[in-house]
Amino acid sequence: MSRRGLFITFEGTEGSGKTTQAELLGGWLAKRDPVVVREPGGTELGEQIRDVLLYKGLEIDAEAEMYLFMASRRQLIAEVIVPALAAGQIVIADRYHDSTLAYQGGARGLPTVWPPTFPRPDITYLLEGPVETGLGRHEEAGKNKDRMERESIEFHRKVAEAYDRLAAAEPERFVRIDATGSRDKIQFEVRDRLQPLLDGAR
Ligand code: Z5A
Repeated sequence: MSRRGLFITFEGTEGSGKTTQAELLGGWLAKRDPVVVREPGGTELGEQIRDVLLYKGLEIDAEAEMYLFMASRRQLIAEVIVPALAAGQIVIADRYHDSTLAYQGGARGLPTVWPPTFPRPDITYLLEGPVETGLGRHEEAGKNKDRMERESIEFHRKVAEAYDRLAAAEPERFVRIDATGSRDKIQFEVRDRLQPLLDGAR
């Protein structure tokens, strides 16, 4: 698969600030016309899968859940990510395959793989902090809990532990950031760590 663009992903537990940071980064890079996507979703099929996974109140088998997240991702890869990278664009993804490795692999205990047709990110920001802080932010903001957010605190801790292992295994791709800092401080660090890749992509 030939690629010329830059692929940036944000990962972390609930309410760690991924969406906030992905959007701030998209704004900072606006002159380069970045593509900002979120998972699950980002395509017509993906948004329907998102609805099924999070909001329909369905009982979903753990493995079926994993394939649904991955089906949404594959559609996003085919429709948006690969064409954008091939055109030399910057793609910023709010969650990507590491979410499946952490949630379905780490917390649900399923065997997981990285499909060879899923592009690897050039850089992955892992926003880390106490899971209680992120869940508390959602409560403060009055967000209705989706199917995944209703999981126990132990579940969310297992997700955090899985992210920790993923980042330790690939230190050249992951950038670990303290998610308890201010929005501006985190964004400063995000940009600072991205600059060498941007210089290289000129
Ligand atoms: N999931 C999965 O299981 N497997 C997969 O493969 C994939 C996903 C792709 C998606 O739900 C759920 O699906 C998710 C993982 C699972 N569930 N869980 N649990 P989603 O897309 O609705 O939710 P999310 O991806 O977890 O994002 P989020 O919970 O909305 O949080 P966030 O994007 O990390 O944070 P935020 O929206 O930027 O900020 C949350 C609040 O905190 C908000 O009020 C902000 O204004 C505030 N905030 C942000 N930054 C700060 C700082 N620095 N200080 C103070 N307050 C802040």
